[in-house]
Amino acid sequence: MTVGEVLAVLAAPDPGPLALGAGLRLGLAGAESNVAVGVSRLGGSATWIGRVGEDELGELVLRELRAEGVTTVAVRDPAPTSLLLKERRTSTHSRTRYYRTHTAGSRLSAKDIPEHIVASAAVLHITGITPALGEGPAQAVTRAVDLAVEAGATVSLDINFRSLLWNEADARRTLLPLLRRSDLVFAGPHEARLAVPDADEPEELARGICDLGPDGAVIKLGAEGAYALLDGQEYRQPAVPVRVHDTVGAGDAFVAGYLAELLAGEPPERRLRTAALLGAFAVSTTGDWEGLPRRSELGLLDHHDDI
Ligand code: CKP
Ligand code: MG
Repeated sequence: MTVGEVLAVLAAPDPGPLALGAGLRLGLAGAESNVAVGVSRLGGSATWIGRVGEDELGELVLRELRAEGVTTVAVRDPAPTSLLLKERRTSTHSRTRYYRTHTAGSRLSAKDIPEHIVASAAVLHITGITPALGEGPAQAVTRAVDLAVEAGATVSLDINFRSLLWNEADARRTLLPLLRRSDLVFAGPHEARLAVPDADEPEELARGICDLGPDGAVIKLGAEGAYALLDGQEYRQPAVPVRVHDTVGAGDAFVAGYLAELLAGEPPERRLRTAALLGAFAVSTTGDWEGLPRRSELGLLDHHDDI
């Protein structure tokens, strides 16, 4: 189960500056919904809660999520659905621009979080993006965490710091209370330093996060793989080597792989291996989530000779 903002995305299929014009592909983006799709494709049950506009883009994002097997609990709002413009500046480097102020997703509020739905979830996954959208979305996330903690669900947090939405000081102030109440935290090294400013190495960062409350911290290291400290036990997961096309969505894919295996009752080694595989699928295909695998496809990258 996850709470957040789903956006419509206009993405350039070919590399080059958008300012020169391009034929754009219309699709769906959003960190929380990316995770929900990834979990659903691996056979897990996934629910997304949020607000979308009463517009065509709102229709599109909900249809797409439902087509991916994600249960949607959506409030429709007269404000527009958010939009993300994705430029492929070079063949390996994407740039994003948000159009997400005064939008439906930014008007999410605590009363949009249905108690019985959150209380029935095994895992609540949240990210640092939703609280960055404003007071209402931040309260909605806090409400979801309250309900999940009360129900004994696992609370998973991906720090997902977005400098386009807020600054580090605001992020730290808002996210630390959520982090302290989470069971499992995912972060890149820079994101982890928001919580543990004096630490540097992945081991220290994960230890520092666990000292704040969570039982588990997974430091995502991109091409270097991941380092995890789970219930006091260390794990090192190498990345699955692939040719990189587009890194956007890789973090969400990693989280989806991990959570799908957690939901399936698999041990940490398997969770981290599937997480790395999903990260590899995400970076080796275009689109934030489109290239994610079904369970039967995991074997396609589960060897090392297809770089
Ligand atoms: O951290 P990731 O690259 O995995 O996240 C990508 C997503 O939600 C992307 O889909 C975009 O819409 C966003 O993060 C965002 O709001 O930045
Ligand atoms: Mg991320």
